[in-house]
Amino acid sequence: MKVYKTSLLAQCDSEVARIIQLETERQTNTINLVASENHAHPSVLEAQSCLLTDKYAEGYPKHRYYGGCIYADAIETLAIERAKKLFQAEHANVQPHSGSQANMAAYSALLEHGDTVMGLDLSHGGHLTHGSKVNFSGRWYNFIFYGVNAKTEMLDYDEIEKLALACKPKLIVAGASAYPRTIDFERFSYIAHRVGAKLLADMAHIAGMVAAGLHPSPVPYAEVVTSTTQKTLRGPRGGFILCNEDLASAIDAAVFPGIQGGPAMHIIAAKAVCFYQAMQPEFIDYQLSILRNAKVLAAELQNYGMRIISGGTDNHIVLVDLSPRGISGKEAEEALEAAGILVNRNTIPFDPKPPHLTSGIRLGTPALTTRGFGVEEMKHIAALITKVIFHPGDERIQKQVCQEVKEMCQRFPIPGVAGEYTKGSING
Ligand code: DSN
Repeated sequence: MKVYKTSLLAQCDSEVARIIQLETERQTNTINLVASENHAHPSVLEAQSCLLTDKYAEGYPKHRYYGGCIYADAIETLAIERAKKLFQAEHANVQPHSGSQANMAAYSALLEHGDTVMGLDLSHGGHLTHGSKVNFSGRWYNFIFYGVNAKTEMLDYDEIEKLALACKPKLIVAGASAYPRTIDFERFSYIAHRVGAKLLADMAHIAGMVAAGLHPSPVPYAEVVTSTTQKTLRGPRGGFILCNEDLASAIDAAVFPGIQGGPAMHIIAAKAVCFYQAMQPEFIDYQLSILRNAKVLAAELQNYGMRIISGGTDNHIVLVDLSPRGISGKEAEEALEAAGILVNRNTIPFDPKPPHLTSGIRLGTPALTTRGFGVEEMKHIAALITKVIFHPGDERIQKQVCQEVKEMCQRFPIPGVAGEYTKGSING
């Protein structure tokens, strides 16, 4: 399908078509361990390239500010009903353009500027929208940060409770973008309610596992749940919000007209497809494979002498502390990219290095698992990663690894991408 689209595009805009082709080759011929990325199913891509992209539908089903919304209503209602069913939620808003927009809307529904909020420190695995000073969240609200325990490198709920009792937040944000362990939403809810706060769970990274019943759901415990659709949930790039009926109109008003205009109806169609796929039994197998692959990757890297933050993983994320190896996350990221392996530099808890350097790298298994990589491939990849990281300046090793990466990638095409891309022009 992508080949067809690209060749059609090539007739009217060869420059854009060429760049898309190169990006397709790049993705095809590299090992993608970026934990927040995935490959959407071709049917999701088809839905998001449909004519609904042309439709303005400000408002909500049956309450629009434009004519001609009959099918916009039908598709958004379907997406809402599927999201509610999938996550057993009373209310769903499927309009947020991204996870950040979902968080912005949720905060604006629940908070006034200046209110005190607790969130996970970015350097301990939090997210920009959980109170970073360079983000609207940190500028508009008074965020107080909790972190992980220095010894276990896991959330310390007793400490979080003490902090909550001391700073009396109006809202506690539970959720992370670089935390490899199960999050105890029930305990967070107990703490929040003890201090009269509401709980917002940002499940963007783990939404696929929650949908499959392989991570405890935040829905019974959090007043508001925000998420993206493109990560472990394997949908289009976008966000959504779940809540109970009592907050439904506040959340809806915060999304539109609060912070967004017209919804991206084509993306909402693709979200509906992704929610449907996540209800199928094979989606549970997919999530189980993500988890198994991450565990094997962590264990193998440990066998090669790498230090894994918190000693392992319960989800799709493996955080590696590179300080014992004497290289920064930036150096490791660059050396691995030269070898065809994509990861991202990431701060580790109590990191002495700044975010542009970092002492760690974050690895994740959703995208490779979608391509069919399994346990044997994870073992091989752990060996390749180690080889590159132990000799970060060795271009000969990087070239050798790159060749092995290409051979592996040829055996596992990206769903919907024709095999001819593996002969691509970028990597030879
Ligand atoms: N920046 C994303 C990630 O990589 O986790 C989250 O928004």
